[in-house]
Amino acid sequence: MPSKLQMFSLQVWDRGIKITVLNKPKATFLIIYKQTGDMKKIFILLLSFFCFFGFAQNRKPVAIIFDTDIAPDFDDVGAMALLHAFADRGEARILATISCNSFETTVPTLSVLNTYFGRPDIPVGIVKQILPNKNCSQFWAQAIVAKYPHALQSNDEAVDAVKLYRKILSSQPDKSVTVVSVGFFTNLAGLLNSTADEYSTLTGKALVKKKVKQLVSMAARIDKDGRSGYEFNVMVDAAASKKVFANWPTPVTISGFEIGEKILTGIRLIHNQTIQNSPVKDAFEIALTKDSNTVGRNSWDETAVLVAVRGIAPWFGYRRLNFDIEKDGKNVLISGEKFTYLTFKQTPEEIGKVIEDLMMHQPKKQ
Ligand SMILES: [Ca+2]
Repeated sequence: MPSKLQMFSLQVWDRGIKITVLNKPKATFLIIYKQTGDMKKIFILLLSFFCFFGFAQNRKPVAIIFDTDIAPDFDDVGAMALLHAFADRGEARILATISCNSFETTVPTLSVLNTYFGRPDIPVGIVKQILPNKNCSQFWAQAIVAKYPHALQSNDEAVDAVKLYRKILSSQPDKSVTVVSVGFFTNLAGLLNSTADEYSTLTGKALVKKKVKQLVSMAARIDKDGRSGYEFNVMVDAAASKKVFANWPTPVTISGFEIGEKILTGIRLIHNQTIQNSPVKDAFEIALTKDSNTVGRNSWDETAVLVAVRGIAPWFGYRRLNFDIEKDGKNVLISGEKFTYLTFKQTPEEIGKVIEDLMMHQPKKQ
């Protein structure tokens, strides 16, 4: 809700409307309307203006650190497109894009997408250890790295993920950062385990507790037994997942496997002829074609970005639950209500439309 009442002056003339925000003399808006005399259309224009203005006034952009394994699957590319679409709309601010996967294309891929969307200088970090290393077997990553410009040519040029987390978190206001994790938990476990350094005297866990508002993650799964499941992001580095699930000190929202599984996107994107020379479209086109997929890819990672920026409603509901992570990476329900776990409210098709519209966002003209 608005914190204070905003006063406007309105001038309506035959070709349009002039709106001035009274206590902000520079905030004058002109809505030009070509035809004369149609008060109904003028009213609709006015209404849309105030809806937009109200939205812009009341929502601060969500500050996001995005942690991804971007290579073994391409929903991460869709998630990056959403992230930049939200940034272009003033709904998000991208503080860093970080890879939890040491496979050789991950940093160049992040750099391709950040460059394509006009933000080549977003800090990029990567896990500085041999594992996890999950390749891009569909070769969409190698293809977009070969075709599109990117500031960072190799993983070596990106900084250590945990160092970057500590540097950025320490410079942000308290409880202001949303961490979106759509890959393995290696970096986040490393962050929790970290100790005082040149950026902060706090331990990693204390730094997270002080600076992070929430963690939103695509992770875990509840299978037919209703109490457990195996999910890739959790299984790849099970020890790290266990550490994060047991010790993360802020609210956590989880989009489980069975959510993104049902939301299919990508077909409208690859058939959209107005989108040319786009690494997002190329990645989906190459991968969907390789899979002979004509229905669309599951939108796991995109759901995490959507919820991180715009919230759970109106697309999803939730239940509260808690998980333990077993040695082999199985997530098992245990007592407690630590996590907010998404459930469907709208249909997967309705949510898919919102996501795919955002995936088709094109860079703002420079
Ligand atoms: Ca992913």
